[in-house]
Amino acid sequence: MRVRWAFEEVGQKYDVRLVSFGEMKEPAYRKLHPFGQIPTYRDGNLVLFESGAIVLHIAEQHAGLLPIEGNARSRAIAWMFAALNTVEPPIVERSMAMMLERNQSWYAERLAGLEERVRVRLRELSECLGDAEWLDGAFSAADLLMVTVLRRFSSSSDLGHPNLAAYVARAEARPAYQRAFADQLAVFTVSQSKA
Ligand SMILES: N[C@@H](CCC(=O)N[C@@H](CS)C(=O)NCC(=O)O)C(=O)O
Repeated sequence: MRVRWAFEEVGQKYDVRLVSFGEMKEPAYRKLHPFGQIPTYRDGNLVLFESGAIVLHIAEQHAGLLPIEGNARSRAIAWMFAALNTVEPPIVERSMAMMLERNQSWYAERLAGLEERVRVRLRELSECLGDAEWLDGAFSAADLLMVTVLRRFSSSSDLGHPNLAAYVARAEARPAYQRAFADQLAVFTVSQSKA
């Protein structure tokens, strides 16, 4: 979704090649992605992995996702890192614990600690966003990444902050998001109807 959405925001056409879980772990694919994951990006001789790096590359190649002015551009990039490096890790760690550690004797205690880390981050983010429409001025790649991080919550009411829920809803209402989401959903609808 991150990469699709970025392409839609800048109005750039792209092709998608789906890979199976098996193929992701094959040596041929690992030449493109050392960790055997998706997404991978290819344009001519350039191959990139890491969704954040791919979105940054698209934002640097095309107008529309990063401010032109130098300081504003650097701040937007700082927020891109914040989304992936500061806000996303505790959210992912909590989800992984809920998936993989449920049966451990220490699960309840660990979950409480993880929940608290998520609560703190969301409170800080909510305070920082306040009543603003986007993180720093106009919509940018930073908002794109931050919203995909916040969308890890199954319901926006779980975010616990109405301004964050409204922020996500605002981003999801963007035509580029809607197109990316419809195309992503179509992949699953088609593959399910074939199953
Ligand atoms: N930090 C990476 C994470 C990539 C990632 O976790 N990809 C998942 C799908 S969204 C994946 O490939 N999972 C399969 C696996 O790890 O084997 C990024 O943002 O690109």
